[in-house]
Amino acid sequence: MNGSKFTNLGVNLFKRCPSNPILTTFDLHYPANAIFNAAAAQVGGETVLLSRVEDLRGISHFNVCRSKNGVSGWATDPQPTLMPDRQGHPEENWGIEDPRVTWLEELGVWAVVYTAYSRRGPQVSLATTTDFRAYERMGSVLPPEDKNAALFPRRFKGDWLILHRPVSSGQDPAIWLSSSPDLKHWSEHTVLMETRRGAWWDAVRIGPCPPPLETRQGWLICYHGVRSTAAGAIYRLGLALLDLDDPWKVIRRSEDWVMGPQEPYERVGDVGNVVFSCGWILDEEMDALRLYYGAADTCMCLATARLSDVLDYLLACPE
Ligand code: BMA
Repeated sequence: MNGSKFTNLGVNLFKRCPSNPILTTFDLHYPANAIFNAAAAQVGGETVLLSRVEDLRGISHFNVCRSKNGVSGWATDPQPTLMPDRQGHPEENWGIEDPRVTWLEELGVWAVVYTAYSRRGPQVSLATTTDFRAYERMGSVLPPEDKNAALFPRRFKGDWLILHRPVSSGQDPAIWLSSSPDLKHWSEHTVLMETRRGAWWDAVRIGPCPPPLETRQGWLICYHGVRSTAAGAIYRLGLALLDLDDPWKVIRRSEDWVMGPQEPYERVGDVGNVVFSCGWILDEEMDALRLYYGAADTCMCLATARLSDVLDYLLACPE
């Protein structure tokens, strides 16, 4: 179904890797139910996927998977890399999920923002690492129900910025933007983008996906949108562009989704009809964008696009 004759559509931007899924539980050295929704980082000559692994109790932890080419030959940690810490961090009671990593040049660390599944619902936690082996927890930073948080790599007017998706009563669930002087205390909570209601693919819920990418044209955002149907929810991915100096301003938002479940591994799994991304890697020199995504809450997949095509597409979207 790829390769439509309509070339200017968002759904043609990303090409699925022919060897999808690129990572499954068969790549792990211990039994697990699923490996999905991994954060992605380029560390030296290696692609690192900090993957969410769901164990056979249903509780998630993280496993670091490394590959030279980012596609195959994955070396996965023989043991879980980061386990929920139920004693020290009771908010991690039911596991840690969906990490996003951002390199913070100013601090010389990777910030890992993840969902801590607490007894009161999902909340946002933060940890830092320099090597993806040892992690320093900062603990919970946003209360339940909140998840899908992603950090910007640098400060704006002295503050760090985070995208997140709190659950609020009332209409039009939204992606929010909040700021902090120290990564720990967040305030100035502002709505950035709302759901589009009715029949739209992103009518029911939207949330940040991988961390924002800085481009000359603005901050490139990938977000997930949910539509509920008689057969259940469908999770798809869309794009937006935020003003470079003023990321509170959305300058473009794709009307079409750019990735939706279509292949069997995206249609069928623990949660069918889900594509969900927590990480992407940009090679500016090669104009290559690698989007890593979880399929059907079961396995890890890869799709690639040219950054210039993505930006051309978005800039042609209505303001
Ligand atoms: C979202 C997140 C993801 C998951 C998706 C589909 O709310 O919790 O972890 O992939 O639902 O089940």
